[in-house]
Amino acid sequence: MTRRALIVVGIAAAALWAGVSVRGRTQVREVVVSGDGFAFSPGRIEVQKDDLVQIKFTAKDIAHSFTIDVPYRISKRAGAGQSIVFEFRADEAGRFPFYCNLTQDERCKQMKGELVVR
Ligand SMILES: [Cu+2]
Repeated sequence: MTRRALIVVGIAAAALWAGVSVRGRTQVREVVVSGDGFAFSPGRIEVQKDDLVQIKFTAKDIAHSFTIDVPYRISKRAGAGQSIVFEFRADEAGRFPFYCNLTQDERCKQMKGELVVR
């Protein structure tokens, strides 16, 4: 392997480790989130403004949703034991609550997290 190829591989490995990949000129921020025991883990997601955020959301015990209101207007439901993957552009800075909006179990109302876009 040439020295240049080694450097490229090294950079790719570092990007993977940080959960970041690059598609074209866009930085893709990969975030793994689970809903389990009526809580999100992690409860706080931090990204940079204009990142393309790719969320892999897994509902471990029962069905849960990953919902953010304005400005992002995202509501994605994962069935029990299922994972879903979706993307959005974090084009507005600020702090935005995310929550589960399913009504099958009252305790879903306790599920709250925060998206921080810097
Ligand atoms: Cu829920």
